[in-house]
Amino acid sequence: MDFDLSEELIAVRELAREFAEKEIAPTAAKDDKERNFRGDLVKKMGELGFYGCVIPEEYGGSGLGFLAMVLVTEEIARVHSAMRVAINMQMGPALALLQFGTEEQKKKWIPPLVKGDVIGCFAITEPDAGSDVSAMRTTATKDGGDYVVNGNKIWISNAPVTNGGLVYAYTDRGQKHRGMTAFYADLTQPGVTRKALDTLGALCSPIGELTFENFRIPAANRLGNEGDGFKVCMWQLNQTRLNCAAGALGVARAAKEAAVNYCNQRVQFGQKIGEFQMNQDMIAQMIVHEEAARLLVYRAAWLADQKKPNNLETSIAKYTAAEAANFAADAAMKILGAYGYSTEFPVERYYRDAKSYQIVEGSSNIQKMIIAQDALGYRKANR
Ligand code: GRA
Repeated sequence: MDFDLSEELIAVRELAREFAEKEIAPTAAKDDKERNFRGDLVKKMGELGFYGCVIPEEYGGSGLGFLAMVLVTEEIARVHSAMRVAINMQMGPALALLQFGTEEQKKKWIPPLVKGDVIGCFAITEPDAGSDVSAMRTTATKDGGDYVVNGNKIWISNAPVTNGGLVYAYTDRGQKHRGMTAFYADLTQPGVTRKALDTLGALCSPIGELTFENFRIPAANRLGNEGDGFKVCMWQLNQTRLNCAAGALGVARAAKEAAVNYCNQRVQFGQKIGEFQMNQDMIAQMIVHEEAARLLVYRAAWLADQKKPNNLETSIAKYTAAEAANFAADAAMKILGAYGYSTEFPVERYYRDAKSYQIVEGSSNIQKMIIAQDALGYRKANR
């Protein structure tokens, strides 16, 4: 077992940390308050290679791997969690194309996603299909050389700003999940309407509805065969889940740092509040949860880099990191008191942003279901 990071990985982590502190941090609070989508920063992250860690050089990436992606994501999320979502929106479609696309599809669509020239998304969730992906209703009906897509996607990250991404729909509903198909779609084409939705956190990461009304996708944009969609989706979610786990880790770290700093500054009853055992208890627990989550997230990334099965380990990591982020944000708010509750300081943002990690990419309950059903022998997680 080797816990050392290579020099290359340390350099990538430094690059991400420096970018986050110099370019994201100065306006993070303002961007959050004003709900700014920072397209300029999204583009810069593409130029710095943050979306291409898991993409081979021939398609515009660096091929550094999943551990590199996790390190970058943690650094970005530590400074502003909403900005981490961009990594997932570019990487998710690029990875699905890499795994399931034809050579032509890969050459055409992966490089613009990696560079941040196309703002990506993946459209899975629907009003009646959240945790239960196969309950989706969107259909794609073959018509000549195209598929005609009709349906309504909701809670789609980047919906208001995306111009290309993955769309999942049923080509044959009669076959249940085996009738689902995945497409890469140019979302600038007619037939798509967007509606922005308001959320509690991740406010700089626009989210909303995508409604498809006779939206045409060329058959050449299909990933794999008709009926492969559920498999593509489950595979893709396993990769993007790891990004969410790393994002949660960043929030846990940010909240801990804020709490430690405040404990060493704030004086009450004649002493620094860090001297009080009740605060020490919270600091110790924050650190233990964060460190445990970090090892689990890095292990899942390492397994992915070894091309070893890692669905179970990714679910364990994502669950642990999401809970660690929420524990840390909650504890930081208790330690900072009114200064935590105040919108003048960042802890309330960590608190709001942390919540998203118990919901996105498979809720905490879905991760627990995957973990428990694997242990009980009902449904193998690594398949
Ligand atoms: O035997 P078969 O051929 O019928 O295949 C079955 C199974 O082997 C079939 O799917 C296959 N399968 C898989 N294949 C490869 C299932 N899981 C996998 C896998 N991991 N890899 C049906 O299997 P099933 O177990 O009966 O499926 P199910 O019960 O319908 O669903 C399983 C499950 C609940 C885990 C799944 O639906 C799930 O993961 N739900 C959570 C949905 C989710 O994560 N949504 C995320 C939305 S996107 C998002 O949140 C964006 C956030 C962006 C950001 O913040 O970054």
